[in-house]
Amino acid sequence: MMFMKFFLVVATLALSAIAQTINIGAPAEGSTVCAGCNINVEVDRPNSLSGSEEVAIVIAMRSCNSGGCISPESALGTVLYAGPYNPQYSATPDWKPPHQNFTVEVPTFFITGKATLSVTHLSLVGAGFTPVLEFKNVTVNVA
Ligand SMILES: *[C@@H]1O[C@H](CO)[C@@H](O)[C@H](O)[C@H]1NC(C)=O
Ligand SMILES: CC(=O)N[C@H]1CO[C@H](CO)[C@@H](O)[C@@H]1O
Repeated sequence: MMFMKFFLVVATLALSAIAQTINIGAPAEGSTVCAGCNINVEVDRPNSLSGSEEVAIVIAMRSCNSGGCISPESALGTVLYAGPYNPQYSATPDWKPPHQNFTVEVPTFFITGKATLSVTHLSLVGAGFTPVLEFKNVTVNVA
């Protein structure tokens, strides 16, 4: 079991080193948020070997009520944050990778029901500064 876990971790690390992928640390998949409330969006960026330069992220939410849950690549919906991304280790050591927390407000007018919360990430990777755009999303329930 431990052995399996070890290989899974190694495989995950190898993958993130290539893809520079970020992860949505919070909110968790399937969690409930409320319209008009502040939520903490934790954007993790596991440390990788190859250098990368952060450019920006966009945090957005789109209701699944019209046309179902759509991939953030096609439509982001309501933009809650757009700007710099500067992941850091926690000041008091924990097991978290470098990350940044964003406090964003779910608009009061947001339609209740399922919604896609997405993080769009632009970074420049390697010596050639190759632009890499990636999308991550979790499904939340707006109450
Ligand atoms: C970010 O938020 C998480 C809770 O989701 C917390 O555990 C962590 O310490 C926070 N990090 C910083 C740098 O404040
Ligand atoms: C609407 C949408 O893009 N959903 C995707 C969210 O991310 C998962 C993977 O974590 C995909 O399977 C979903 O299709």
